[in-house]
Amino acid sequence: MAIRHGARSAALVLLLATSTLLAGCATEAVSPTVQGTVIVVVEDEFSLDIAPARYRPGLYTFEVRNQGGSIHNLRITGPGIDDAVTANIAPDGTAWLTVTLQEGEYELFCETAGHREAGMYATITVY
Ligand SMILES: [Cu+2]
Repeated sequence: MAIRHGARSAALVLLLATSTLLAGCATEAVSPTVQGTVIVVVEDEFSLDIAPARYRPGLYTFEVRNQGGSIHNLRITGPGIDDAVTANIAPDGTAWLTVTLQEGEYELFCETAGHREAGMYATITVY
């Protein structure tokens, strides 16, 4: 009885460990919440490239790809946006930022000290 009980506990532990492992994998592989039009932003030392386009008011997801060798992030400021910023993005990492753009001028930049001034800055006009 004791052995059987022990085996069952071990199996349960294994099952839990497997579930945790799977959950961990699922979290890493989970698709980003992409809504609206996707705009790709490529960050590097020290540039911020965004495809020129006709930006109309609406919902956008900025896909921010860090192709540099340092940590970067992206903040967007402009009409109707209070606090839109990605987490820090490691080299070769990608982050997604969904915002609603209204008519007006928006600034996109990296917040890491000195990066904006070094060139990680862009503006888009929504009209
Ligand atoms: Cu940066």
